[in-house]
Amino acid sequence: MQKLKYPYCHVKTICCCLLTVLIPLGAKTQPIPTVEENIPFLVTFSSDSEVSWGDDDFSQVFFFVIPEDKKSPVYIRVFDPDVGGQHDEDRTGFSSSTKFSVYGGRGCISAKEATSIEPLEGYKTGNLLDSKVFGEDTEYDNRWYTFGPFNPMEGELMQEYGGYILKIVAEGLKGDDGNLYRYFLSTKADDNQPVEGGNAFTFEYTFRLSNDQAQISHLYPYVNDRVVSVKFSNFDWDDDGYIKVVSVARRGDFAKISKENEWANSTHAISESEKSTSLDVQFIKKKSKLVKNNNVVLYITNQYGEFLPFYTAPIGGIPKFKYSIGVQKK
Ligand SMILES: [Ca+2]
Ligand SMILES: [Ca+2]
Ligand SMILES: [Ca+2]
Repeated sequence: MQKLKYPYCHVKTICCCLLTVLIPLGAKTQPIPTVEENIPFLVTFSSDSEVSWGDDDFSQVFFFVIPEDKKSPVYIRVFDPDVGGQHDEDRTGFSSSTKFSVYGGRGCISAKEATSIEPLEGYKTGNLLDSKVFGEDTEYDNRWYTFGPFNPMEGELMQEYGGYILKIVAEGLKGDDGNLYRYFLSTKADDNQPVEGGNAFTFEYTFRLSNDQAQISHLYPYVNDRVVSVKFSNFDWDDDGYIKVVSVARRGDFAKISKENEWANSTHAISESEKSTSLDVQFIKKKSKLVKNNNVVLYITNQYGEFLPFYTAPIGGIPKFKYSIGVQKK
């Protein structure tokens, strides 16, 4: 299918709930992707790559949430920011570079371009706080690079999202290889120390699945109280098993899955009991044949075409199917 053209989302309407009160007390930002997501790596390909390798737009945006009462500096750490050596996807010999840029300030998320899933002109809104380009760089292969320190107040204060927001954009520059990497929002420059009450989210997730077919990866989109239906759009799933949706009211529905180099989408009704909860989207690999190094893209829209945020620490916790709710599902 075609992606929506100029599909801006409206921040204030997407997150009209006060997420601050919904983030579980004591929640910590963990590695991004988190342990609960069980996703080995984020992935961003360089600009000469084929989209059939699993990245539709060679760009990935993540937002970090820092609670309003946090006054001390934070650091954004990137694991394996280089494109070479371990972890990365070598196509024709490593020849690629990736630019990581950190933004804060007004418009960092509130500008309509900022929350588009397309890297449209102007999506890198806000104040550029720092950036660095990495190529085949042995210094940071299988190691951490640290951006910061950042004063939380350098972010954009958005109470709808639970505090100050910093944005990081990973952008594939020249080359045709895949950069695999992870993030950590830390209180320390040289160590991963979680920010109490912190979180992170994105509107389009591009990631690598495990090569261990027993591993199930998860994403946790947040469904606010205005959502009556959701449309799942996945790209280049390579017909690899199932994408299953679990919620408080849903034992497991199956989303339509894509094959090689194609989008697939399916629409699912949201019941009253699922409003203001997270869904658990499970990526269950095929057991009969290994689809190796599978990169995949997922985004979700509501009935207005607005994008749902995927929080790395799910809002309200990981949903568990409750039989008593499921049988009453409207
Ligand atoms: Ca590497
Ligand atoms: Ca890398
Ligand atoms: Ca794929």
